[in-house]
Amino acid sequence: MSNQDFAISSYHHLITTRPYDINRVVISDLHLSADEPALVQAFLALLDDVLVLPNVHQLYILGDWFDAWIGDDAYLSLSATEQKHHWLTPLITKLTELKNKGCQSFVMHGNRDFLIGQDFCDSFGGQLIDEPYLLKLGKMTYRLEHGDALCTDDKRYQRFRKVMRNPLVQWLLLKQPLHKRQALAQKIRSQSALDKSAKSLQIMDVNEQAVTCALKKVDGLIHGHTHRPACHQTHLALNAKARSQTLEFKKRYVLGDWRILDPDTRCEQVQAVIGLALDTQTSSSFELVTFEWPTR
Ligand code: LP5
Ligand code: MN
Repeated sequence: MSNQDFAISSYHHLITTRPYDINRVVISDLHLSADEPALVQAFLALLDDVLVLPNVHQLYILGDWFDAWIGDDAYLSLSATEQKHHWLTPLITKLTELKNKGCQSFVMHGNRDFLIGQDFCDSFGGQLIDEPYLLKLGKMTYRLEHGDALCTDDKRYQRFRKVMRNPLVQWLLLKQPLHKRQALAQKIRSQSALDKSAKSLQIMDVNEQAVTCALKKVDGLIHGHTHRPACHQTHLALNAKARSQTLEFKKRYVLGDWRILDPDTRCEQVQAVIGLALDTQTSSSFELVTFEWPTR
């Protein structure tokens, strides 16, 4: 179906050579938590960059921003003093700065943080968006989604997803006290890790037909979730019934997860493949680039 065409440059190279061209930043799968401060610092460093880039006006987070989200109230119900010392507060402060500077943040659910609500996003002026989300870049329309819904061969996960995305189930979950939700999240995590160790890599990747279907009415697809960053060229048969098939080529960009390289070293290095939309006076483009923190 697709061949990999994966030439990515460095994010810092682009911000030093073409800072005026970058207008949107798209990221996914940061898996932030209190347990991984290096990932949190790397995210704050990216926001610092975005703050000084003159023309970035949109930041998209395509799911799994957090490692696990058990409800907005886990943060919003804290006292002012508790919030002051909470690891999420610097993120909220920086995203609010971004908003005040004219950069809007958009947040999409992932399979780990599907309980994020607009209430939490309001704390930094962000907007919760549903998937699929259509983004227009120049003349092209891109479909943005987390990517888990494309993994249709993973039947056990899809059944689990259906249950967890049911509004009634979510309402019931959110009615539970926080300590119960915390324990349940831990149970799901452990069960998922166990299940994943028995699943093949192919089952946990996107399904070809699901991708073809997702690409039908758009020019390109941008997603995360699989942790296999790449730019794929997908060939779509335009009229399968006609004798001479016309092939159409569409791109599928897979964003990367945020990784700590060599976690045993004292100075942890974080790396992620992120997306940038660039605009010049004559053209618009979307590129995958490697973001690294600290900068080497
Ligand atoms: O995230 P990743 O890439 O590691 O794995 C996913 C699928 N796994 C999941 C689970 C998450 O990783 C962990 C969720 C953390 C907590 C979320 C908030 C909880 C809210 C509830 C509390 C208020 O999504 C994994 C896929 C993989 O992607 C690749 O696509 O394979 O799917 C699984 O492994 C799912 C299992 O196959 C089925 C899990 C059943 C768990 C049953 C737990 C029992 C309690 C349930 C009661 C409702
Ligand atoms: Mn995911």
